[in-house]
Amino acid sequence: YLGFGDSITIGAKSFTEQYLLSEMTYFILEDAGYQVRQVENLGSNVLRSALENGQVDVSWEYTGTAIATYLNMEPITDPEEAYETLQEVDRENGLHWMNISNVNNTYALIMNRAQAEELEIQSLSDLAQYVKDNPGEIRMGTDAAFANRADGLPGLQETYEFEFGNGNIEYMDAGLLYEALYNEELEVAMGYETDARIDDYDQIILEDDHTFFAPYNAAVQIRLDVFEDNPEIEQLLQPLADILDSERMRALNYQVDIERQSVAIVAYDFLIEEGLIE
Ligand code: PBE
Repeated sequence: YLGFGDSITIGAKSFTEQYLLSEMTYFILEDAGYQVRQVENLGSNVLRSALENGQVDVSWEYTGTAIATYLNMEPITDPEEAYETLQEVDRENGLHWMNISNVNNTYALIMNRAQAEELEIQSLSDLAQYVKDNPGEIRMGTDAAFANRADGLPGLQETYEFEFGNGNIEYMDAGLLYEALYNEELEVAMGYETDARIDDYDQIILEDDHTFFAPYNAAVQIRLDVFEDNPEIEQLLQPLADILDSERMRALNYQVDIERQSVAIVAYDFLIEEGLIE
């Protein structure tokens, strides 16, 4: 019945949470009779272009990312308003936003707890002051995206009125930052708030006391033409969106990144346990 035979391509970026969201979406749509394909390891901008030009039909995207980097808009601090704005603005780009979840995977700056205590750094303001007072001492780890995005390092340094200095910035893949910090190759790193490794390595998130970081709720983007032909996809994915929040997402990320279980098994078991597939 439901859309049987219709083929849907799900796109994902290159980190665990994205693989999990894509995999869960795959199982739900497959269970409903769709033919589904997954395309993974796309950078944010590549994924967005693939959606716009039809190589990808569906993906989980973060509200703050779309607002800051695809639409070049000023950040919107209210999560619901951010979502509604996207629903309106992205129609013109042929995209429909649906299934907003309480997964808020915002960026964060993280430190090892022991060192943060030793240096008495709890907030981003404390960090800014420390860097100003001790030039050259703090090594900051980031991926290329965060280093360049307006909602990343440039905006953060502007808001908190300091600079790490080019010689003190170390570039690496986002997934490697937590361990590099743990191994004391860095003093500060970019992190994703729902990443389970922050707790596991006893790292802390520095308080964003000037509220620089916007909400990054995970929601589904679907091509408008695909949605109009298959409107039931919104209802099919709604129970998943309803059940997911940051804590649950972190627990799922934990099973993959810390317990080293496979994405497919973690996704499948979760959907079965929650009664979202049969
Ligand atoms: N984020 C934080 C980034 C990566 C993690 C969700 C805002 C993004 O994918 O846009």
